[in-house]
Amino acid sequence: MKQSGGSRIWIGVAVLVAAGPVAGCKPEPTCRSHGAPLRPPDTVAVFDPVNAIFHLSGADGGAELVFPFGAPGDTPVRGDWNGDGVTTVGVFRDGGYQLTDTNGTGGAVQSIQLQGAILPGTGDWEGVGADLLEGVQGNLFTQCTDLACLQPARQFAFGIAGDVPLAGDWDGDGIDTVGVYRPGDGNVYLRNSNTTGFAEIQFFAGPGQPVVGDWEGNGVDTVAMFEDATATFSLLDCEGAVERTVAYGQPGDVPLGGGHWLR
Ligand SMILES: [Ca+2]
Ligand SMILES: [Ca+2]
Ligand SMILES: [Ca+2]
Repeated sequence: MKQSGGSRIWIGVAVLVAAGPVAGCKPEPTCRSHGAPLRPPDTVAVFDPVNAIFHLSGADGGAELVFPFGAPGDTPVRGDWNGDGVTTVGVFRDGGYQLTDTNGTGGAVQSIQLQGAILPGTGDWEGVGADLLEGVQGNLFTQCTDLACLQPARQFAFGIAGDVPLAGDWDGDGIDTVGVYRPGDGNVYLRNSNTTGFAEIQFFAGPGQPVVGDWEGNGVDTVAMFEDATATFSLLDCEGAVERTVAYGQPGDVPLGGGHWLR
């Protein structure tokens, strides 16, 4: 594998008030699910963590793409690292990302280390049409502002330790922002800026593994819940109602967010 790219060490030193979501009146929805399609919908994908094999549905005109990448036990990620409109994969392990711009074997691999990152996250924080990386430590989010994470990163607190980090463009303004899924209560908490503050969108999503995608291609990201026992994605609208279900993958697979997959 060809290795390229730099590395950057950051240490979370910011002390921030963790004004995470709190219970209270249900906020008015500031999301929209049903706009006219702007682009092809995202399709779902999974990673087989035993064999380190990605399965991407609906690529190349409907066929799936299946290829090995990473190592057993890695956490899969996905994003459009080079901004060409094609979503490709990566893996995260021990604070380090391995990214590729090719959904297959033999492509160049970029390695980026985010010291202190316990959980991964990816999104277009800068609204530039390409996805960047973050590292999550407890409820502290550290978002890189360039792909190699050489420039100063943005730090803020959201949610509580134990939450599952999410990222997406909940309001369709072209900027991906923070969210969390809370396994303890099955709720999703979303915010439309990458800053500490209250959740602007909140709903009950139930049990499962959450992922994010634009399931209608209307420019607004929403959540999907993956049920392991049946390997089924429930694609939710912006208020948490199930729009449709998609069976893909096998029990034990790790779900990925949606994407436009091409080789
Ligand atoms: Ca790409
Ligand atoms: Ca947004
Ligand atoms: Ca959508």
